[in-house]
Amino acid sequence: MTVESTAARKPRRSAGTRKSPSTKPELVQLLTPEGKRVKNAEYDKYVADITPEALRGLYRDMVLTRRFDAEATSLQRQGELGLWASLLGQEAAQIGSGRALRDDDYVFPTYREHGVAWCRGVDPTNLLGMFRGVNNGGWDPNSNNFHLYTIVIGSQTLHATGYAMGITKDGADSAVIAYFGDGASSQGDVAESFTFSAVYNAPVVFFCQNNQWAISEPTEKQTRVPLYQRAQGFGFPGVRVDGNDVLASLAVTKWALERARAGEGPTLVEAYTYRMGAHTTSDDPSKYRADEEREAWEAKDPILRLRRYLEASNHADEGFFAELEAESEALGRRVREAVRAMPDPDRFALFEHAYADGHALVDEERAGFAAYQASFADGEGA
Ligand SMILES: Cc1ncc(C[n+]2csc(CCOP(=O)(O)OP(=O)(O)O)c2C)c(N)n1
Ligand SMILES: [Mg+2]
Repeated sequence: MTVESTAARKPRRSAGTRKSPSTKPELVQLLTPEGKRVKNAEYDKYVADITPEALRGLYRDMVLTRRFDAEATSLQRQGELGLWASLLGQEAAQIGSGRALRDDDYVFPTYREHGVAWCRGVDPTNLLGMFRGVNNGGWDPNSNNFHLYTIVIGSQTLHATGYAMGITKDGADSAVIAYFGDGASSQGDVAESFTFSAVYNAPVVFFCQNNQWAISEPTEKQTRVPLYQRAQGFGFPGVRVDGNDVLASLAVTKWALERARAGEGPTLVEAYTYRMGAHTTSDDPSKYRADEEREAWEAKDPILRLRRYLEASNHADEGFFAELEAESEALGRRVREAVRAMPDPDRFALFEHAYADGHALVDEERAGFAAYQASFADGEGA
């Protein structure tokens, strides 16, 4: 990497949108946006044994994940969910990395890893309870080795590191993967987890989905170097992969997991991708980014590129795509019905679990809330 000498330059008053000073970063890509398979001496072997059936499986995973995500966005617009964080555009990064995992590996997600949840076998309807406000999670993390969604940006990288250090102490050969975003890379927690995992040689893969935005902040505001290069300073390898290429995401994550299992310590994978939708349903990206940017990334759509490859190599026929379309619609219906049928929680559950043995202040607040509820004509509250 070429880094300009900062000492030689005059200080700038506002360097906020200055591009990172580096040569063009290397990007691992196995499928071009046009769906052409390109050779890669280092990573081809990690997908060498992939069958046409497995390729169709990856395509199915991405299509169903996108369908589920679209349904959730609609449900929020219809007032059935309080909020939704869409993964639109990030399907390949999530399905590729998710399918690289073994059942005994452990995943620490953010709040956007719906595709990874799908790969872990978490029922998609379980992801929606928290966004509807009827529960605090919705699944048992240990059933699928998929931790609950984490909203406190970057904190799950520390949980993942601690868990990975525990795996080493147990003498197991499983691995951990921590998902986080480009914005999260600026958090102290992430730097601390890099330090700890490096010096303890913890079997953890840091999977950063650089979707170019942290709400309205572009990646240029997070870093002066390509994010994958950060790893070097902590003493472990970093790789940038085309996050819209499901094959490359699968291959690179397999490589990183193998390193972890072999006792070679952490790896940083930067999946270079794009958040095609809003940050969440509370956000309006038209306020801070240009339509042309989104359009340029639409041309690199992860689902379209695998479809092109499947068609060009005769690995899938019209019947496959038609069946999948029907399966998508059925999934949408199932999700819609499940959300509408979710029972409202007991309002007083709000006061439970704040203290193990109760607390006078909580008792007072509970009584105040009960009085408020009773003040309505039907005694049922608002
Ligand atoms: C510690 C903390 N600070 C701030 C926030 C508010 N917040 C929620 S999402 C977000 C941006 C995260 O961006 P990024 O890490 O790139 O992930 P993305 O949402 O793009 O997937 C922020 C600042 C938070 N949830 N936690
Ligand atoms: Mg981001």
